[in-house]
Amino acid sequence: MQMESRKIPVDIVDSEGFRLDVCAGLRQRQRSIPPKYFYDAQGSALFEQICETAEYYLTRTETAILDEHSAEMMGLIGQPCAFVEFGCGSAAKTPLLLRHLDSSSVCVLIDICKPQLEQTEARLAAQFPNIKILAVCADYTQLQALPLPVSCDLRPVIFFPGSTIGNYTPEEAQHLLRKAAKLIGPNGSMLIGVDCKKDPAVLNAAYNDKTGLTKAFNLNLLARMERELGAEIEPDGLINNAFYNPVPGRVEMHLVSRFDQVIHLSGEEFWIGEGESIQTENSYKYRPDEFQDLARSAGWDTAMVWTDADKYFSIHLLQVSRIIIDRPQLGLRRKMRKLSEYVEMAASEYLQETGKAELNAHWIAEFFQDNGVQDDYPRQDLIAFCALVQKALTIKFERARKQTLLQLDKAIRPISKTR
Ligand code: AVI
Repeated sequence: MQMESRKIPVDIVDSEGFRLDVCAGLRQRQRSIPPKYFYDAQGSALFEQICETAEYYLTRTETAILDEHSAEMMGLIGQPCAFVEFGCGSAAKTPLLLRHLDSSSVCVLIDICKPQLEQTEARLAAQFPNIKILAVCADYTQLQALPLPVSCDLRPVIFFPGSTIGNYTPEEAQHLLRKAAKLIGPNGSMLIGVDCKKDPAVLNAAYNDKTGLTKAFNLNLLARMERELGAEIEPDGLINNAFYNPVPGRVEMHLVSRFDQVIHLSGEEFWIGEGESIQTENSYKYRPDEFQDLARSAGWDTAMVWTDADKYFSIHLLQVSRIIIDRPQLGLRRKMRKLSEYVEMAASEYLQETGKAELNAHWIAEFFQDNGVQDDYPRQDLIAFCALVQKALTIKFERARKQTLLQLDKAIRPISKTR
């Protein structure tokens, strides 16, 4: 039986967001534009071509891993399921997994680029007539809930290939992974592709292809700003520069100014000096164990990791282990504290809240997780932390008791003198 594929009429891609993000990015000291704005129709087409270049090993390596292990992957995920792809693009690798999906499963494709999403949905619907395919035009970072069909109680799995996670800073990636765990719930899993650290020469070549497609991809962002935002930019005033920076472990893409110039946008003037740049992308590279630590700090356990023979690329199957709510003060800008500061903070808060000298195990476990101790110090043992806080608490409690006695004494003395 052929099932009808259905478009969900949601288009939450906000064009005003592009203007606001570009203006905010150009006001920063290190100017930057979020890489998600690369992907208009032209940028998406260029990216597809980059993936075909000899130097850009990521796509073919990930595809080969998927091709070899997709049956095992889908077996571990379990059937039927709600297969949700974040940022599907042309979904070139998706069929490798969909071929193992049973007909009671659903597949939800999410992408920010509407024309490409429509084409992808039509292609997959024709290729997999037995699977219900849904298309949602959205920025997956902004989802408030998983866009599943009403009353769908299938176990969800997020497919997030291509090492797109590398385009976020580790802090942003942690935030996004936490959010994904919350969206997908305690039963959920994620199959995620992550590019690995390797010889910088291989990385530099991958982002400086000889055909010049990556350069065109980067420069298209300026053309898009002109087309869609009416930005006025000096023709040929900025040039492409991409390189591996080994300290943070990322490839950086920049648009470097060839001379002092001004970009006019939305009534503002943005001055850029000669040699200064607008950073357009970070592409972080992780060793598999580094990525597992990051995933763990966001509430995901690793069930399995697959790599190629050269260990160029890894695919991780993650399972939600706990759902961590990012409190407002724990957002992206949360400051990392010293461990001793956390100990002090916990002891003071506990004393204030309970007035007790004996630490409660549930209270301290919650503090440990919710206040970021675990994220900042992933190797810190909870029992050892508990002992440190108990010691600080005993001192504080004793000090508070002595102070109370002193104050009582002061208050009683004048009374007894008057008698
Ligand atoms: C989409 N993303 C994972 C690509 C990457 O490798 O960071 C984007 C890209 N930028 C330049 N080439 C490809």
